[in-house]
Amino acid sequence: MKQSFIGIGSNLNQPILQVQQAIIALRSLAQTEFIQASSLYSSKPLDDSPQPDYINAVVEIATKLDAQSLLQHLQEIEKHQGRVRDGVRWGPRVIDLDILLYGNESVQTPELIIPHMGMREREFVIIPLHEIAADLVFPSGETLKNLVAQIDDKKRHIQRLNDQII
Ligand code: ROI
Repeated sequence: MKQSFIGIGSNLNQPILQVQQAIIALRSLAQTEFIQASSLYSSKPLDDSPQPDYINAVVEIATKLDAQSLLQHLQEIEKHQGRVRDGVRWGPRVIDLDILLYGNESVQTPELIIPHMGMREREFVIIPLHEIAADLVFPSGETLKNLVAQIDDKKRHIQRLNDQII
């Protein structure tokens, strides 16, 4: 079994419901044990582009799927929730599921880069991840605590929602 963390994001078509629906789908993933989900967070679009705010969360699983199969399952969930890949790289999306970490592995294939690119700098990944895995250490040896400490509290663009996840 590999411990893996999945990042979830949505900013279209009732994002809270989209994220909750994705968490439900992750609960019944094949050959996979669901460990826990973070709270839901509201966050500003990364690059301040004119698009709606995002809802983000992170889920921890333990899986027998290899990284490539896991990616395929995540893409099925995205498709099921109506994600259309429109070619706009950083455009708004109904649902986005990213493999953030997969065990202690570094993966670099055309389809998959793990740890997920840019996650170290992204509050909407780092903050929910820290909520459920405060002691996490990256394959590089860097600690999650160290990344969180680098975020200036006054400049946070992310807020925890009070909604309970089912
Ligand atoms: N911005 C936020 N806040 N949350 C996301 O999940 C997210 N996802 C993206 C881009 C467009 C980079 N910006 C985001 O893919």
